[in-house]
Amino acid sequence: MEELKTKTSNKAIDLENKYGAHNYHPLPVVLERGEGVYLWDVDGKKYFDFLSAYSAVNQGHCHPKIVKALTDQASKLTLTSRAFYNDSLGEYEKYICEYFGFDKVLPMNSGAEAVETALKVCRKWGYVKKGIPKNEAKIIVCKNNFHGRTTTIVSFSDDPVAHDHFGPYTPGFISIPHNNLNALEKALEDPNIAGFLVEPIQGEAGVFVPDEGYLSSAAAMCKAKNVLFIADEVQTGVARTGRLLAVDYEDVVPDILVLGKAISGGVYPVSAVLANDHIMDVIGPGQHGSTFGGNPIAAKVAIAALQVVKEEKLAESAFYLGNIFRTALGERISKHPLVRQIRGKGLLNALLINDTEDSSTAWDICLKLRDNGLLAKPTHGNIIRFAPPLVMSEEQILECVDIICNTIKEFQVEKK
Ligand code: IF1
Repeated sequence: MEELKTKTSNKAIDLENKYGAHNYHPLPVVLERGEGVYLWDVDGKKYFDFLSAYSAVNQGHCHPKIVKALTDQASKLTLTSRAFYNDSLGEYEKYICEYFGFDKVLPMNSGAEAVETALKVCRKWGYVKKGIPKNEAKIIVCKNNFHGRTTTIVSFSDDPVAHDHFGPYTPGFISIPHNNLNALEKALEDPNIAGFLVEPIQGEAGVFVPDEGYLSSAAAMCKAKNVLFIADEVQTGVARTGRLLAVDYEDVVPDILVLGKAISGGVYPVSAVLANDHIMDVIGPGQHGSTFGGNPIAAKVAIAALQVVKEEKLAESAFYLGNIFRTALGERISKHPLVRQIRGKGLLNALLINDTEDSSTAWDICLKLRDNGLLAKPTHGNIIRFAPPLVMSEEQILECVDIICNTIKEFQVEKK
């Protein structure tokens, strides 16, 4: 089933295998073009994209408005570094601050860099504002987290694949179970806690949605202990879960908000850390930065990408389509022996496969989905993430439900 049909795709795969580090195990499909909710492979076969580059392409592939912002700026000025001012950054900073309701933004490029930035801001705030003794600051994190792949971030990952053999590890992190307020309350008793870093919905863990009230209670508990509530919305943010931010469901305003991926619509690496002045003002010149962070292309692309989210009402669409998707799948396949659970929020969803003995089932289903014209990728264990671009129509999502349901049914017949 794995073998690929054409010379062109085999050649592309062989090149990646021979010359690229083997740090990924891609689904065997070679893509060459994208538009909206669709991708095309090198043989011209068309697919629904149900990954959206891990939720970076919420606005759909090659959105004309975002691409235009990129090309217009690229032919004018690409990079100045932050050694000088440029005429795009301030405009972007004002735009994104007002958009999300914060005083200040610190621009970076990747999600992991933005998380690192948030950790540095939090630690420094802990020392200079909260008065934590030198080098004693601790940050609470959650078990099964995914925040990126830097040495500090993998220090507090409990996924052995991400963590093992990359030590010595950065100290100063306390790991507690996600969705557990008692554990948080206990951990918060330590006076040297500076912050609590949390994904509002755990993505890599398999789209784990915490109980209603967890985020608002956690934020209130942090506030009571003078601890910064840091929301990593790199994956959940920018309309993916049916609201602009996943924390909006519980009216939580994080002390530090971490964004990435879709703030550029997947057109350019752009990430951001947002906070109010009393927190962000702990960072002075030379204490943090990046050559590319806040460059003019990033600035213009992010403004356009965020405008598209509002103009096309993508949060509303994600909310509406997500309900349709989960309901339709539930009605048609929830009783199927291979289906354990369908869960998620908005258009961040997961299908849990009921096969504890064979963890390759999700992979095999994704191969069949590919053959049937829909691209999705398994995540940990037997879980398939379903996260299409938010620019889908109702008709398209129902067509996708057909593909998924037919594939699951077809799959079981073959399996026995
Ligand atoms: C890969 C998952 C998604 C993230 C959160 C920070 C980052 C991510 C909450 C870092 C990145 C990615 C990266 C991707 C796989 C992926 C992922 F499967 F691991 F969980 F999206 F579903 N915070 N998530 O989810 O952002 O530095 O990558 O820009 O290929 O590693 P980055």
